[in-house]
Amino acid sequence: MIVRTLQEARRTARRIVSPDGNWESTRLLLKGDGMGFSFHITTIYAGADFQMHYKNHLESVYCIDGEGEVEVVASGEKYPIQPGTLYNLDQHDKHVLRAFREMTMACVFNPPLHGNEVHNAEGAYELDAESVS
Ligand code: 9YT
Repeated sequence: MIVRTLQEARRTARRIVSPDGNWESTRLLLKGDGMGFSFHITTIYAGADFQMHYKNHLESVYCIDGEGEVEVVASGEKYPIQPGTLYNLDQHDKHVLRAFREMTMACVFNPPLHGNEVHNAEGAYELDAESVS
């Protein structure tokens, strides 16, 4: 059994601070843990407004705290995000995320992230990355 706490994981290499200044993420489960998905607690900083396109991954995002919106780029549809909202990028949807207040999100990625991925120029994560234990 794998048991971890967010408080402990935050003090390790599992905490990634995005160089774009939009978010940080503590990756509680990674590929190396062998679960077949990764599980992250992510903070989206207040005022963040940025585009992502997870071409190589599916992602589910559950809002624990905060307020914002997600916009599907292809259609222009906007969905409000508040505590209790789950959005799912089941179509590898290119999307814009906006945080009106700081948001705390639980994120699941399939396939799992290796550990230290940050967004590339397209707003995607590469499939190959350095593993974090
Ligand atoms: C919601 C979202 O995709 N935020 C960017 C960070 C990502 N969730 C991660 O790497 O944990």
